[in-house]
Amino acid sequence: MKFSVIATLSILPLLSSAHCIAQRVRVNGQDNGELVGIRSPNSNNPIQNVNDGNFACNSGYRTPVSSKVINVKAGDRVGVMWGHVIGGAQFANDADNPIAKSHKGPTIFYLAKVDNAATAQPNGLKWFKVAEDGLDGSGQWGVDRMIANNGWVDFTMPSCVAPGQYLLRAEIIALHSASKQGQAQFYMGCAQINISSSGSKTGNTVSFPGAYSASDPGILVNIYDSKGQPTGGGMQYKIPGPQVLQC
Ligand SMILES: [Cu+2]
Repeated sequence: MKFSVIATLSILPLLSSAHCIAQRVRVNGQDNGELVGIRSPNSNNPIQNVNDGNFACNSGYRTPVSSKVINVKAGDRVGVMWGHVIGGAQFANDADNPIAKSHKGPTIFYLAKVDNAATAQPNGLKWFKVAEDGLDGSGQWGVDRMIANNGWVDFTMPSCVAPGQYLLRAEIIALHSASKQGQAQFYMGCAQINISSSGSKTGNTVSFPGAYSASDPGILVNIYDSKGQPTGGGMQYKIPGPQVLQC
């Protein structure tokens, strides 16, 4: 009895603190630096309500919010870095940096056109998806690849995207408890970018909140196989939201 109480107590802090924060932006491998050109929340807690009013770009920003707007060319590799806390590791050998290994799920990027990326309000914008990485045939998730890349998730900015200023919404969905409705964990942060391009597309747009439902098959989902491993058990995992922009 004593043992089980101690075991429970020792697990609780891990469960409550194993989250993550989007906090750096790089273009073609060039890191802009900590909290530069990105709106990052102070707290690493997830949002679990898909209708949360701050579902687009999170809330409780670390201030002052950067005024930098990062230049990106269509075709560039754009990356956002995730970490357990602002700065990455919370302490030496932090096993939950960039995120707890239990937190399997997809990594996703959206864009929303704005007049001024440094000052744009995130609510009421029209978002289109530009990249996503879910579950592959070997049972590895986008989050596994993010961890293997030391917190970085990179994608290629589509060649056909229209030029101009955008908020870039980086998202991770942690599905370790998602077999119960309302228990998927959503993490997001928004980078401020200016795209130069000869393209003209802005894709099929959705709203945040609004694009996701708590019962979407990619949100209310059991990711464990018959051995209790978070490999998906051979399922076709359906990433939430619209199709990725096709050029
Ligand atoms: Cu967590």
